[in-house]
Amino acid sequence: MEAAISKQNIPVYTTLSDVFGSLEASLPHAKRWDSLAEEFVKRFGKQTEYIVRAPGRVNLIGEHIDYALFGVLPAAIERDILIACGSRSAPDANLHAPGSVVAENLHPKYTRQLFAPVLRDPEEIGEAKAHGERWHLDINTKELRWESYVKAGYYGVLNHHFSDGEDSPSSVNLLVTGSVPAGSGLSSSAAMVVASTLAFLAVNGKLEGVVDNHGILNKGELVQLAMKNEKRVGVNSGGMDQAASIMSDPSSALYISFYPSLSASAVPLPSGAVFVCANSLVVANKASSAKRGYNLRVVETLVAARILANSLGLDIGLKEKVTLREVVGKFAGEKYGEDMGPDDLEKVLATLEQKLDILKPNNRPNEADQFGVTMEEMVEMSGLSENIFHEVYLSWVDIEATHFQLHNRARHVFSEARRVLEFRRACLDAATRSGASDGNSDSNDIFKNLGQLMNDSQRSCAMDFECSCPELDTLTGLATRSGAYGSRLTGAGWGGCTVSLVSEGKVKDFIQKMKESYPPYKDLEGDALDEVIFATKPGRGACVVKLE
Ligand code: NG1
Ligand code: MG
Repeated sequence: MEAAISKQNIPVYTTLSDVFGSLEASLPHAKRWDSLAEEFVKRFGKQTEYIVRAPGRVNLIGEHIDYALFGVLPAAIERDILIACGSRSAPDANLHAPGSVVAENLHPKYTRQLFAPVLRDPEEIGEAKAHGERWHLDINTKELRWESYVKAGYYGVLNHHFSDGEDSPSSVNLLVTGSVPAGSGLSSSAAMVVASTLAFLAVNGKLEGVVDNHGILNKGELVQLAMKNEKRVGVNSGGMDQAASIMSDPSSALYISFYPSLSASAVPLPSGAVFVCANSLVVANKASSAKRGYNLRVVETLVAARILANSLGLDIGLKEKVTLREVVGKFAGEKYGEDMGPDDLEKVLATLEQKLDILKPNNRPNEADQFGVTMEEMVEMSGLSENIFHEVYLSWVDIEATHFQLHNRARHVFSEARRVLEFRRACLDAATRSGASDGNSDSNDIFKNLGQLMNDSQRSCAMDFECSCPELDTLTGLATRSGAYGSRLTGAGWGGCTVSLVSEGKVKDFIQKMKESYPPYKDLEGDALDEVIFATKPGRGACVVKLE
């Protein structure tokens, strides 16, 4: 039997033609890799030792529920980040510190960066020591800077592999190129962090297992490392993007669940189903407003989980940041055990959705949907003292809100988690049926069913989770009017891309209609149009090429 996806090794190739075979790539890909390698020689005066690749992803359904530990359903896309890298044997005068890095980007907008990590003295690191973090790199989390993602990937490698301070990390040259549009909800950030993590592991000869220390690093271990790394940029994200970028396979989408531990399984998509990404062209800037929105949602869903747990009589540690999925697990644990299957989970979710009224303020039940609860009310409802509440839920984020939408956020999480399970089941059923006999005869019904779930997801994101924006609402509306079965925002929202389900034969017509109806697309043609609206099919996950 094939190993579980998370236990599979990261693919390491030794020639570019092997990679192209595996990517089923056509010439344009080969050109990109070749010109990256050539440019590396021009800039650094020696051949690149490795090229690593990590793709972006599109999330088909399951938004803002990964950090509540519910399962999600993304797929990697073809667009990716490539990093060429090698060790720098003769550090220049300014960069003699061990592990110093020269990072360049083919895109002229992203300027050359030089940085070096600092090894802290064990006695002086205090707080950091508690987390075992001897190495430090300054990461600017206040503004969005391209090198922050490179540093984030490096951080974990340093602290996992060089934490005793005895070995020195190599000095590194690296050159980055990317085709995932930034801030578009297609997870350029995770692709950067995954690629950077892999690049630093590779150059330092550390592709061996992070945890069990034998064999090549496996995909699950790399997901854990990349997740931890990406948090260093200041967004308290879940693990969907890193898992999709690392574990995807072209045959199918990926159902990724995070509870009781990270696992992934393939979900074949019905034949003839095409997912089209359309960029709203509103950039979701994670360094400012969107980041505050994101972290605020993390806090709201965590506090909702505690209040719900209290009302169900569950025993939660005073400082435990229990998630909604854990509450469901604890609630249903006795009956179903930790590994509750998807069908049982759907039932329990439906039961618990009936109990969410507890999250509305006692004295203003009718206003709750509009205004949410105040800080004072929220602290009181949590049953914690103000100090402990602050320490557990607020000390690690920058929150400016005065009102908190606990009820609506939790309602979104529960209904979205159920939609993911329904979507998954519909795809698996369709695969079984088409394997059994009559092929596409019922594909229209399946598409309608999946499309409806996507539309419901969009409505819930817009109304209950408030992570849409006027342009995304417009674009999803135009998509359903242009022939899509369903359309929703993908990624964190507040801008970025939508994903729409379109049947294979209608894709061209759909894109043409979208071009005519979404004003920012009107004047775009050719490559410029392909850049903002394009069909995707599931792509391969991250890999490393070790060049001779
Ligand atoms: P985007 O905005 O596409 O990077 C973010 C989170 C995901 C997930 C989605 C919402 C990061 C790195 N990723 O994705 O973990 O929570 O939002 O479903 O922030
Ligand atoms: Mg991101």
